[in-house]
Amino acid sequence: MSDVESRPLIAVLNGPNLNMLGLRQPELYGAATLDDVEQLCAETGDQFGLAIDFRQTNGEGELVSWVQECRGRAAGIVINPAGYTTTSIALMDALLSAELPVIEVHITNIHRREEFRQHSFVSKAAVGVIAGLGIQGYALALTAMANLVGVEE
Ligand code: DHK
Repeated sequence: MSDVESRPLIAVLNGPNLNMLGLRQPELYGAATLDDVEQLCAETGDQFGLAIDFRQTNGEGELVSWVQECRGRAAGIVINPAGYTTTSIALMDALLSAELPVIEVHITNIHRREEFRQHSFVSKAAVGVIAGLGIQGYALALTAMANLVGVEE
């Protein structure tokens, strides 16, 4: 495995209300907290020799700024855009401008839920989408990302 300095950096970005994981509708989103998700991403990053920059914000502008910062700095982006999935053209534009592999993650299966959750602007900028597999979706996204950026377990 490569040392931390030489590891490809993957930004794992989380949108609004994901800070409430564990408390928020646990029957839908599960009992795990955002700290648990961060821990899972760190472990998966270690497994594949990826450096992980894990963040959450409730602000659309902040999320857009973080995506802009990824250009030239990160090797890829894993994003759960949460409520901005279906509303934010600004976020889609930022992801398209980043010119990086993007994987979109949803904890729940948005296609089994309300119709308004089912159209994703973010998918226009994503290589792939993982939905409905709980927080394990983040680990699966990082596994796929390792393959996309060319590192091996
Ligand atoms: C999280 C949210 O906050 C919702 O707005 C999305 C997504 C679904 C999730 O499943 O992770 O509709």
